[in-house]
Amino acid sequence: MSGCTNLNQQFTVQSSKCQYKSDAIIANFNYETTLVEGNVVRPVETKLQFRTERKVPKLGVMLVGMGGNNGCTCIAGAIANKLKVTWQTKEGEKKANYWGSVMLASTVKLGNDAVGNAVHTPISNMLPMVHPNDIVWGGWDINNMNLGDAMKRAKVLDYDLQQQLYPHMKDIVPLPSVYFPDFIASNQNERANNVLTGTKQEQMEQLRKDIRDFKATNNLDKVIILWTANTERFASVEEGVNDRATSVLNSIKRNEPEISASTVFAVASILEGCTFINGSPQNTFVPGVVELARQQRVFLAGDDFKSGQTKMKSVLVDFLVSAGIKPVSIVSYNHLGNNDGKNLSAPNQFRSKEISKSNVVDDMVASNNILFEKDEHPDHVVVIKYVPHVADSKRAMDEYTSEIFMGGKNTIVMHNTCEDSLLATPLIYDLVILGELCERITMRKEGTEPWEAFHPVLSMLSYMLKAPLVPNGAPVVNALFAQRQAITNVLRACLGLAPENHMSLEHRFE
Ligand code: NAI
Ligand code: DG6
Repeated sequence: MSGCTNLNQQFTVQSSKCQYKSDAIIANFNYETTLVEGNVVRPVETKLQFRTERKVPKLGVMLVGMGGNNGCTCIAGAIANKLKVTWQTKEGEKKANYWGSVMLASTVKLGNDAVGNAVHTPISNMLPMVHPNDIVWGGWDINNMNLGDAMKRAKVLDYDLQQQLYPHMKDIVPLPSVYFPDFIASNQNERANNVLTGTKQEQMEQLRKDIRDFKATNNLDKVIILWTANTERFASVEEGVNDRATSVLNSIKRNEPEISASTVFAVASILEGCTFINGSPQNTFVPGVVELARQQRVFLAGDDFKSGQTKMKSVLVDFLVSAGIKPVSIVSYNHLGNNDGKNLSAPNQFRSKEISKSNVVDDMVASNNILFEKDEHPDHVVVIKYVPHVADSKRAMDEYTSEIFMGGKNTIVMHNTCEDSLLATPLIYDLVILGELCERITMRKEGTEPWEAFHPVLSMLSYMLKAPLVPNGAPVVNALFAQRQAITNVLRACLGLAPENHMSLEHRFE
């Protein structure tokens, strides 16, 4: 017996802590934390209320880089699911699914049934959420290829699936985009045949118009913008250029060279009141952009999709360190042959990726001063090579060497082969679903007014991102299961349910 059942249909919480109003779910929640001051430890209880708007909006998502491997695979995947497409492969028939999406294909433990079996429910069942089948997709690309041909160029999806989707994709054409050649690799030049002209200010105004037109034409309640375009080099952060909200706005006005295309998109998005998510590693969110988002109360989330190698790393190192094992060397090689790999073969773009891939174990290392001295870190090396032949099928090889009991050494080696875009695309759905939901959740201390939204730097989305952007002064959490638990426990809190604690005391005493 598995001791586990599933609840797939909608449920209601019957509790004085959870009221279902016509427009919102209001939940009372006792937030219990532990304050440590010197060697004194105090439990702290704060009575909170969460309010979740129940109406799921008609959502549009605009992808920057929609003709790329992730962009077109994302839109193809949503169409295939909406149309319930099946296709033939040499292994037999396959059906469209959303596997790899934590919000669409994973479950959470809701509670126990009367005999003590765990009851799981899809995460998507916890609160009213947008579904990608209902999203209106649009966006920009510096390359004008229609998405049917872009899907063929990407060589990600099976041939029969491409054939079936082509008629639904061929008329989707990206809007012209902002192209500042200095920020991406020069080997991308030949792709840039669909670009806006004019000053940075004029281009930003055009993006704002594109967003407004997309919203009006499709009769949308809201729009989210997500960068899945090429990795840019880091912008240098300079006083008077991008350090403050006003300086970024002025820099765009005066055509300042150090303002990147992704920053122009982020600013346009903020000024249109749209959440902006950065799926690449560069520092789009220079301090001035963060300040602007705070002023305008618009959400930002980033940076860099956390798809395969880094996800494993943020699980494995968490396991090692929490098992009392000391990782001393982590060496990660990848090679890939898609356009992302081509762009990353240039040193400045590689450097952006190297930075975002390198900081992902810091919190776990810092958590254990039995194993690590202050400021001591494992050696950590990241190598990426461009090998055109393997196309989107990325190879990731990792070697983890650890010190174990009594001077022993333990070496773990991993080899992962997978279409990169099939790992990244479900993260796009997750980022959008969760980002949109966060726009409908507000919180307040019981008895106080008004309701408060999440901080504009939306760290709740960290699970899907390699280098999570967090509010100034907040700790960065990279450990994957801690990030996941933050999501599931916030969803529970919105229903007035206690966090899942895995204590299972009902099974541990007679
Ligand atoms: P890709 O190179 O296939 O697609 C990028 C697209 O962006 C291209 O179509 C290109 O023409 C377009 N583009 C470049 N600059 C643009 C601009 N200024 N405006 C609009 N479009 C522009 O790359 P892919 O594989 O789709 O990856 C996209 C991004 O996601 C990359 O930055 C990559 O590093 C990042 N990423 C990808 C992951 C994956 O597993 N596939 C995981 C983590 C991050
Ligand atoms: C080479 O590393 C290409 C990159 O874009 C990665 O595929 C991407 O950043 C995914 O990295 P990870 O570490 O999350 O698998």
